[in-house]
Amino acid sequence: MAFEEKYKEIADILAKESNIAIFSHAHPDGDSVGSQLGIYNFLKNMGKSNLLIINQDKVPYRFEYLKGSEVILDKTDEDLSDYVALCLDASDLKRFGQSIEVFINQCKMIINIDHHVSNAEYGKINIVDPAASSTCEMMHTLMNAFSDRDKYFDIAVAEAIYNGIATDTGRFAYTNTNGDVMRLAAELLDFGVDPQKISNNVFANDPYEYYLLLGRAMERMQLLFDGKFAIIYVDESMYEDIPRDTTTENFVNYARSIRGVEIAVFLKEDELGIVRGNMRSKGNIVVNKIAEKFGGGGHPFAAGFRLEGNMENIINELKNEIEKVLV
Ligand SMILES: [Mn+2]
Repeated sequence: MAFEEKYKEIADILAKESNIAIFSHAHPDGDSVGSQLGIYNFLKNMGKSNLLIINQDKVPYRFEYLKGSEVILDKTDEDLSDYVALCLDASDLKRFGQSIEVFINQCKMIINIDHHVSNAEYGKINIVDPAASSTCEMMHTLMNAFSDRDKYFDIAVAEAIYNGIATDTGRFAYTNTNGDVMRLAAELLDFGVDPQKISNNVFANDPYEYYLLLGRAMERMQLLFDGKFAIIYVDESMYEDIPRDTTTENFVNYARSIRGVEIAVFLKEDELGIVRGNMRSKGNIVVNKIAEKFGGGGHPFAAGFRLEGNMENIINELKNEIEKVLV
C-alpha cells in the first residue's frame, strides 16, 4: 500500500474512534513529545474526550511549554481493551519501556508511525518512512489526510510539529534537512509559530548545573585517532554537588562540534551496571552500524545503545570498533 493510502486509512480510523491512547518512547525527545502533543491537540480539537498520552518518563522541562504536556501520564487504571494505541517515533515495543509495553498490549489495535529505518513494524498498521525528517513531519502529513483538517489545526498543533522538526534536524542542520522540511517549517511560521519562543524554550533554557556537569564531562574528554573521535562520559563522581536528575541531553553534540571530530560518543551509567551511549557523526561516517554491535541502532548519523557492562570496558570496545572505520 502506498504511503498516501495508509495515511488516509489511519486518518479514517482516528476520525471514527473515540478512545485513543498515544504512546512514545522512553526518555522523550522533541520529536516524540512533539508528535504526541501535535496529534493530541488536533484530535482534542475534533471533540474527542477519551484521549490518553502515556509515557514511561516525564516530559523534559524544555518541552513543558507545549500545550497538553501536563496531561501526560506514566500509568493508567483505565481498561484499554477498547482503545486504539497510536505508537509514535519508536522502532520497537521495547523502546517504550516495560511498564508501557503492558498498556500498549492491552489495546485492541496498534498503529505504528515512525521514521527509524530499523522499525520492527509491530503494529497492525505501520507507516515507516526513513526519508521523513521526523515523526512530526509524518504527523503533519497524517493530519492533511483528515477531511476538515483546517478546523482542527491550530497554533498548539503547529508549535508541537515545529518543535519536533527543529529538534530532530538539529535546528535545521543535519542531513535530514531538505526542501520539504524547510517548506513545512515555512508553512508553520506563516501559520503563526514564533521561532524565538520555541528556541528560547528548547535551546536556551538549561539550568546552571547542566553546564557545570557538561564542563566536567568535557574536561575529561578523550580525543583519539588524530582528533577524529571524541568520547565523553559522566560518572557518579561528577554529581557530588549537582542534582542527580540533571539532564545530559545534547552533551554528545558539544563533543561532535569540535573541529576535526568525525564521531562523538557520550556515555552515561543510568542504572547500576547499565550504560547508555549516544553516538553522533558529522555525516561522513555511518554510526548506526557501530551502535548495532552494542545492541542498539538508530539513524545513520545519530544512533545509540543501552547495555549492561562496565564503563571502562565499553570505552575500550568502542575504541576498537571506531578504529576500524577511522584509521
Ligand atoms: Mn524522531
